[in-house]
Amino acid sequence: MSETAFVSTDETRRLFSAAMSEMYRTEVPQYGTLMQLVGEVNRRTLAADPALAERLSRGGEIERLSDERHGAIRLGTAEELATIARLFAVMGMEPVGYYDLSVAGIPVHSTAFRPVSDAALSVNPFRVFTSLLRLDLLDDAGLRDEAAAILARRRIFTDGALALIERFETAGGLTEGEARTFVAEALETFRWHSDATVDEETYRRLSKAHRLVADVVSFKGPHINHLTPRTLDIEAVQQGMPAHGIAPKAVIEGPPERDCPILLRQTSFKALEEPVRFAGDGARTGTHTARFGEIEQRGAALTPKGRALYDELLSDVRGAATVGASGTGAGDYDAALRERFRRFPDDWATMRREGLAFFRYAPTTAGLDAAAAGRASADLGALVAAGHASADPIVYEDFLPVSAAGIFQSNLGTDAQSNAGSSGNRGAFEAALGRGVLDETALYAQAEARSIDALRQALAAARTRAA
Ligand code: OOG
Ligand code: NI
Repeated sequence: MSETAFVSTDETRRLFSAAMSEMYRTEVPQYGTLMQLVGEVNRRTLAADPALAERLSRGGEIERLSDERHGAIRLGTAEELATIARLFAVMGMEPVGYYDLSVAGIPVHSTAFRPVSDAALSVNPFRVFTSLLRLDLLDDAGLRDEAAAILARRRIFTDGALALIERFETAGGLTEGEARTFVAEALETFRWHSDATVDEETYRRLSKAHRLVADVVSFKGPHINHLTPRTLDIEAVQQGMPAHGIAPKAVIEGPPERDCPILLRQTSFKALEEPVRFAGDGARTGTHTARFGEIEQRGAALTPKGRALYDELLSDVRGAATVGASGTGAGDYDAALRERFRRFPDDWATMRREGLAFFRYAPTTAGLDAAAAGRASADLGALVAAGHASADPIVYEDFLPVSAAGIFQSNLGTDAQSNAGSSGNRGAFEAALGRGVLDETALYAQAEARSIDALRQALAAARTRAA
């Protein structure tokens, strides 16, 4: 009897990420243009900076770079969120982090589904920023009930996708054929539908409450609203966008340009105006702006101490300079950002010594030789100082709430920054999800600790072999 061979969840995710990219390229041609631009900039950056190329190659990041992307969707109900968690689990993706966007006046809260182990991340780090609409933040109780009733009627998953999720859960995996069918079925949930499920009058009322409410409630499914490639030089891509006929938002979100990149810098181009057909008599047509493009540059994951410093400096900047709806004040904002962030050390050695970022350690050849000769220190700092261990920053795999708010705003048609609003409700989000979200800081701390264990074991083994 032959055993059923299951494909790995990493392979299913890789297939899905490629299929999604293919679909989005057809739906939003500018995405293809941006991918090309990012590819060129990345090649140029690596050629000009051999040290960067070497560091990324050590961390397994070069191979994953051209396939690396994240997408975003917005869901309407608790049931949709709980089911999407099961769908992403088939691809080895788990919910990491809680993002409260209500602080910026956006009626959603979110998590990021992504792979979490070192090995899975290096196969394909595909992530999906997933938001859940918070109807509780709408003032109009009548509209709230109406929206909830509309959402309760829709089915965003195909029967085929649901059947294969169940099959995965009961059998413990999918065969290759099943995985391919699953990818095709799952893709349907993310597809754009130009037929609205509501009539024009309802669409207008939802839109008036918040444009995001109309985007979530009026359609058959949670269309993927952007797909973001990772660049190694976001300034170069931002500058290159207009020449390719793409208009970027006014400011790059996140930290300023630095020698040692931290966290995440992001910029996006404006949402497309797409034709839609409303339901109801007369089938009127109109337009809806939902889908846009974004690029990002990823840097080092910060420790709680580093993150606190980042948050403090960013909130200082936002207190001092505000960007207006049409991008006014963007120059002042950039200048204030650069100025305030001088307080954040910009060399890896200092950032490591001061405990601002997470690092991955590995023995060097010199380190193994020294260990064999009984000359390797037991102290981590001393090992690095002696060149006996390498210390590479761990890449930040997550998102930033203030940046995400800026991306939401920009794609709702304004560059205006907003700082005030209501508060989050993590308990309600996790109840809807049916589980807790993972703590991103703990994941980075574990990755660092694992690398230190492996380093110590490798040095001890070298010593034993020599003895
Ligand atoms: C998600 C916006 C957030 C990011 O990269 O921070 C985001 C959305 O517009 O649905 O994708
Ligand atoms: Ni994004």
